[in-house]
Amino acid sequence: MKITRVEFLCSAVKKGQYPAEDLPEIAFAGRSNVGKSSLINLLTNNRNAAKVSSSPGKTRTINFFLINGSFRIVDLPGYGYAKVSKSVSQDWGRMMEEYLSARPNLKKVIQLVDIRHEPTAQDVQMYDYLRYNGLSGIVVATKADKVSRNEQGKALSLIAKTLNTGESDVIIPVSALKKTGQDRLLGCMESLLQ
Ligand SMILES: Nc1nc2c(ncn2[C@@H]2O[C@H](COP(=O)(O)OP(=O)(O)OP(=O)(O)O)[C@@H](O)[C@H]2O)c(=O)[nH]1
Ligand SMILES: [Mg+2]
Repeated sequence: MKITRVEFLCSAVKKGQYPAEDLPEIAFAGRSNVGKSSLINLLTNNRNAAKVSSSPGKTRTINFFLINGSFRIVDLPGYGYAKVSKSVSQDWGRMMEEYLSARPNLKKVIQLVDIRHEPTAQDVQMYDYLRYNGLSGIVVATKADKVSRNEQGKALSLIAKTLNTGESDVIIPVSALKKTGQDRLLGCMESLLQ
């Protein structure tokens, strides 16, 4: 699959603000700063589709993008950012739950983890939540440029082990910096949409 058109549709903090349920959606979830927005820009070949920031906590709303006029990519707000207040993290939980638990056109949630680190307790919690809701199956290991070829295999095994991923799950190393791994991920996304 090649993405030739990307159009930002809207930001939402509650259900009433979502676009209609008429098109399939694939969402991206992960810790703050893991590289969700960068990955969306890589996939869409558009440097400015989603806002990237070096300070964590940039994406605080659910952002919908129309892709090739036929499906949507959804950038979810990151979790695990220590500096947010309690009320902000409660808002986050409510916002995520509302979207993830009751969106009939949501096909899958691609979970991002940083290839350099063992997945955190929150990553595991998110993965379990996705599995419970039938939304797990594709994990992206971001910032693959930060580890050597040699270390990559070990890092991927640790991610599989810590998340306790299923037999049929895929874990795809991707680098937004070096622009690697996106074709395999786009292939998986294409299969989801068929
Ligand atoms: N080296 C390297 N840095 C990356 C890569 N992807 C993202 N980054 C950097 O990581 C930081 C965070 O990237 P974002 O894409 O904004 O992360 P995010 O997950 O959307 O963050 P929030 O919106 O805060 O949840 C930025 O400084 C990016 O330049 C990558 O593949 N390699
Ligand atoms: Mg972001």
